[in-house]
Amino acid sequence: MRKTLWFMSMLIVVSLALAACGGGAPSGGGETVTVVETVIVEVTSSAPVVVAPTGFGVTLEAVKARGNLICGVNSQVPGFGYIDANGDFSGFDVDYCRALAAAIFGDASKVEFRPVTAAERFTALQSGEIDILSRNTTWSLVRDTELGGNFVHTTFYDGQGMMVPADSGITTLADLAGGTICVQTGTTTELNLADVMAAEGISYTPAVFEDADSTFAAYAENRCDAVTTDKSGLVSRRTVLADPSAHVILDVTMSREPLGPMVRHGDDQWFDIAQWTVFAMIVGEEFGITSANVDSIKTSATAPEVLRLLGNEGDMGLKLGLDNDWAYNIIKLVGNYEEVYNRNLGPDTPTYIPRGLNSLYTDGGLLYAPPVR
Ligand SMILES: N[C@@H](CCC(=O)N[C@@H](CS)C(=O)NCC(=O)O)C(=O)O
Repeated sequence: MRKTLWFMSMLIVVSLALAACGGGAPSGGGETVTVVETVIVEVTSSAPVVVAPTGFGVTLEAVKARGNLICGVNSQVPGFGYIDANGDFSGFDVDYCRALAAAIFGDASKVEFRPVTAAERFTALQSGEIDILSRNTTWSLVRDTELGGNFVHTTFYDGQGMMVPADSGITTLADLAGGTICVQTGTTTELNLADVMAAEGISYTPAVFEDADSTFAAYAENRCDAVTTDKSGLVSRRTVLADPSAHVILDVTMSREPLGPMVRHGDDQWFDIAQWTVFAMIVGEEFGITSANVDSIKTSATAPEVLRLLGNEGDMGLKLGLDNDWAYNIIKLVGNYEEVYNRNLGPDTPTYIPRGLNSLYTDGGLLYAPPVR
């Protein structure tokens, strides 16, 4: 909102200046009187958001000139975006960044991870500090419009949940009446909590924190009766509580949370590249093309769509502004959707989440990519 008003004031000042300039040159020898008018729409102490230059092709060009991709990620959510003691990033959203780097550079390591909190993430994208946001971020109308972003295809379908101590006896939201609920600021979580509790007529006190570490530390210290966030976030953060088995996630889903990467408005080529990186991973899974078999499939395939996906035919990469082996590189260097999912969220990980809605449409899920043609 503040950004919108700042732009409005700039537009008004600029149009006044143009009106003055276009008002006719002073006739020879006449006195020039300059009238300066300032229209203050909103007084704010913080600097206006700097918006990065954008336009078709600008982002890819800048990323290539820099020699790496700068991806805004989470650093506090194991399985999605997490930084370990050695400073290494891992997670499902982090691997998407690597896949995008593989598509662009044929090298999955050409990416710098920039941790951003919920409150910082949209400014980081608008200002150009990051090229893309890949951080458990929910696609919503306001983020798609006022916040200047475009969400590419959802990578993880989620919903908001509630976690409580297993010995609390709490099994429903109504059991939380009069209680305190820990929640993070700058999130859809905070807004949904207010909506759902109001709709159900349940009174509660929100305890609001800046990041996941402080939110879950307060919960662990019993400063609130429950903690709420995306169910993926609850599964993830439960693994780093002292005794994960002492906490249960209630059997309620409070919202729809389609999570996926977000780019700035204004560069459709970059949007397409980000979007088709997701699709390449999904199509890779549908055709059973993995990092282990992609080389043999590339030399033996006869299915036309596979030949186009892997760059043997059709110049699909060139149409995106990339090399034709863009999707081959994604799958070879990072993996198809299933490989990336299992590496971070599969049954052999501490952050196991059954595929559910995040299964292919052929398995009853929502993952469905348009044709590569
Ligand atoms: N999907 C929701 C919530 C995402 C979110 O930021 N969740 C928190 C709680 S798990 C988080 O990731 N915090 C980590 C941080 O801010 O560093 C949104 O887009 O607003």
